[in-house]
Amino acid sequence: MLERTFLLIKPDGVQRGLVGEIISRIEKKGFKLVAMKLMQMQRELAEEHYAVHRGKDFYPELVDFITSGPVVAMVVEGFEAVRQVRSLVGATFPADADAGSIRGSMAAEARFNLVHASDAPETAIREIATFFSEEEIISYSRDIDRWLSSASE
Ligand code: 3AN
Repeated sequence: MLERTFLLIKPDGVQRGLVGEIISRIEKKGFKLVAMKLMQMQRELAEEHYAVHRGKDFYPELVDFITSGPVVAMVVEGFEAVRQVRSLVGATFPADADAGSIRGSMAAEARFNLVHASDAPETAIREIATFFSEEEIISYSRDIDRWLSSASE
């Protein structure tokens, strides 16, 4: 199923110069970028984004960290994009992450695990709407998308 997911390169990814590497993995897998921006998250947006973690011991640190420097937010489109991008990203704790994943190969600590990716289609819809307006999301087709849609007919 063709769907969209939200992916955020956190401040550690930007600071370590891994933006290109992370985007490259998404592109190489065949996913399509339909929105992207470099931005500085304000506290209010960070608190909204991490609302499910409010009250947990790591929450204040999480909000401080995500607002500590620029991040790159993007919307990624493709076949089962939510599940597949989570798999490219790897488990929350880098020690548990598959060694070939973004976290498994480039991160060593849960606090600095480089990226955030939506964990379910409903979360993706909410997170995309939190970070992007309709006008910022660009719909376009590529030849490969036409081949895939004709193959599934
Ligand atoms: P994921 O990003 O894999 O979906 P979540 O949503 O459970 O993981 O957690 C959001 C973020 O909170 C993680 N990416 C990580 O940076 C941080 N985090 C989660 N659990 C912990 C923890 N026990 N200690 C420190 N940071 C944590």
